[in-house]
Amino acid sequence: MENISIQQFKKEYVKKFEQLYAYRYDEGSSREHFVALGELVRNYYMNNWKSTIDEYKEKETKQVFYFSMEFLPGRMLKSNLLNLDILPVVEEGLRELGLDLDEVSMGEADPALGNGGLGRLASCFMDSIASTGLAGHGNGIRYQYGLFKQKFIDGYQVELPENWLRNGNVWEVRKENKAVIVRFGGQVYMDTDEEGNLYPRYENTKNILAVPYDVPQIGYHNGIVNNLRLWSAEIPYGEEYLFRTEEERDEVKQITEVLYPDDSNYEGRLLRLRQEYFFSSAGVQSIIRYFKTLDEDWSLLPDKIAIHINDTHPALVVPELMRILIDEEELTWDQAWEITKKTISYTNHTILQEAMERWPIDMLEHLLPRIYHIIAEINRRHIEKKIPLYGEELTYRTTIIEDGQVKMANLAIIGSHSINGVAKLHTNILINETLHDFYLMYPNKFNNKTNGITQRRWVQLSNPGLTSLLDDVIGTDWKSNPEELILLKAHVDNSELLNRLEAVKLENKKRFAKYVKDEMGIEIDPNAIFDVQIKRLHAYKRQLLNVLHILDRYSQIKENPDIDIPKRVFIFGAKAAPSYHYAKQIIKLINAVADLVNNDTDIKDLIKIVFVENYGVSLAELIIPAADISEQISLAGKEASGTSNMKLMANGALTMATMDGATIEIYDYVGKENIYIFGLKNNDVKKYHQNQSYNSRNIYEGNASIKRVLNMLVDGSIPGIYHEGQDIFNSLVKFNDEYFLLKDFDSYIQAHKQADKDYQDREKWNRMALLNVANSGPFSSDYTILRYADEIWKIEPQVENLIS
Ligand code: DL6
Repeated sequence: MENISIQQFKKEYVKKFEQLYAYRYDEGSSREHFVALGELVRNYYMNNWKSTIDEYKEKETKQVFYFSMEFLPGRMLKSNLLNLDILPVVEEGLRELGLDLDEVSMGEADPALGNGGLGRLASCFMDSIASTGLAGHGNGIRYQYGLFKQKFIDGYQVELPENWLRNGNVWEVRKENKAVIVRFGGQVYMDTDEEGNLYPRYENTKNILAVPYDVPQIGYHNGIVNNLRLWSAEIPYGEEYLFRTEEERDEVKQITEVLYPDDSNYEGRLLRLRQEYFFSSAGVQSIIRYFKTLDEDWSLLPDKIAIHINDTHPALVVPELMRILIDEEELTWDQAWEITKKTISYTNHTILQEAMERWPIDMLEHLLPRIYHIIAEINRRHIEKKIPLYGEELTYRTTIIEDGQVKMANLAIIGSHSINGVAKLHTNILINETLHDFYLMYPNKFNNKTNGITQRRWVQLSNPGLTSLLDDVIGTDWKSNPEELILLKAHVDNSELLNRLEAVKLENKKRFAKYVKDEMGIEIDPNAIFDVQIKRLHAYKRQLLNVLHILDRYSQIKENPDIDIPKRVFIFGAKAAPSYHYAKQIIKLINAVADLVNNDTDIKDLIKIVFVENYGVSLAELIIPAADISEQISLAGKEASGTSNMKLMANGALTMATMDGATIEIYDYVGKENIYIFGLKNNDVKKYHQNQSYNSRNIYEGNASIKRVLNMLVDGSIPGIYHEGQDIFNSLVKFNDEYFLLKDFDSYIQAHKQADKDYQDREKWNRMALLNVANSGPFSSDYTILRYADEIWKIEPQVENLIS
């Protein structure tokens, strides 16, 4: 946008505020200031938004549509100001008006429209797509309620509704004229028209109106403004009489009411399937409507449009695109199939069997009869075509429909031209194990795209101290080309710089310590090691191993009160799925251990535990810059990639890790001296599985430290836990410790001892921290996205690219 002076901004701001609220701006609340500022900022990007979209259309630029059930954008105000290049002007202008941008920013709700890594990745990608000048848009759901708000009551997780839209959303634009109808249920019959062509005749369907709300995705200093289109479900105008009962009206509302409804029961699962089809169908319909305005031959669809599906949640785009092309546009099956495959690509984000989506046939058939017909036909043709080439056994192992269920990953692979994993190890596991049968059939479809993060949010916005240090030492080019961070390496022996890096970290730790004191009433020492594990709570991520380490440390201090170790603050942030009982037990355990340790005066503050409530993007922005240690301790082979590992490294935390996910690639960049690696490797785990030779009870019986720690779970040492202690003990000893915690325990403890030692050598630690920052550039999502663009989507930046 054009330069704006501080004076001009102030004038416009005051005018905007007073127009909106009809009283003096200095009487406003943070919320009101946020709305006024948001409204003003809209004026600054609206023209570019329109011209970006117009230009794509005029030039018939190929565009990618990123379909994701989840987006976790975080608060958008500062990110929009940064990308529009007006952050300093606005910050100063507000200051002169007696306002503080950080406070104003708190007036914005943090939209928790995702669960964790997958949703945050989608938002980093949106930022990177616009910032690298690519023509690409998001497609998702405008959930009325985001992921639940987590509260701890008596140490237990309690889920409260997250009504993030309570005060509206200044960034979104409701586009009623772009609404489409999505059809559910009813019956479908194949009829013949006058010319003898088959066509589907629908009866008794429930038609739902999908209304888009568009949210701008502003590129970094490049004038591009793309679209994130979020769909909301409504009763179609004029058809209210078809939704006469409360129940029928509720059914419509529910479709976009809440993120990931509890799918532990049939009703929850049915609703989830409705959501998946709802946004897939609405998105595809709007893409097709756009394509038709170009008046091109259908065979050119894949030259103008790429559809990417973020995990299998949007996999119904495959049969939906087929349905539209065949039923509505009257293409032949073969024509439609070629177009569909060439248009769609898919990212796999997990190898955990329980996370691989499957839908019961009767559910699909009942909810989406025509879509089910098409899936069945895709499968029939797949089997028929592949048996002669690969034999029955292999072919049937790739079937989409089996044992009364529809396997969404199989549908996504068969119906797309590219499937990628999200880190090298993950892709190798897909190729060699999980999806090996598909790899034999379609070797060229498989590729790796290691995840990335945007340094704009995760360094520039969340760590201004580090940002100015970097600007001073290596110049500002790293902001548009993060690989330039490597220039920092040349300064690794500059003690003055290392001290400054330490001072920046200390300031960030003080900032977080203040939050902890204000919000939780816990006093923590900013000079302690801040040891951070922030991610969804899941058994494979092994937060429990972290707890076992804390209990071991606690016992050692109790035994030897004069022990010479640095203070540690263990920081957790994690939500557990509402129906995931074991994960919730671990939450209770962490809180109980925190109560025990934090209040034990014998410990003399050598250990403090902080489990923040309601972890999300905004808290991550506060915690990550303050971290000294990044816990990435999943069982090797289980974490597809991880992205907190990258954010923490970029902020100078040292990684404590197993060789898993993208952490292996972090290891490759920083070198073994600058990371703490412990535990089994993927191949070791595989061997244990093959030989069935793991016996956790033997370890428990034979290792005194482990025995002592595990006994604490059941002998009353930890007040406040009841059956949780016994259940967790049983999972580790009686049920053979599925995630090999006991096997990895010793090496984990050793790695932490080494970290204690290194931390006391401040120069050494700071050097390691600096090398982590210096090597974090390749993990920019800008590069990741450019690889997607080049190798999968076949699209090119539309502006002269700042990012090389
Ligand atoms: O790719 C983003 C993120 C990875 O960093 C995590 O390692 C992985 O666990 C997560 N996967 C999911 C899968 N959910 N489903 N389905 O969230 O993706």
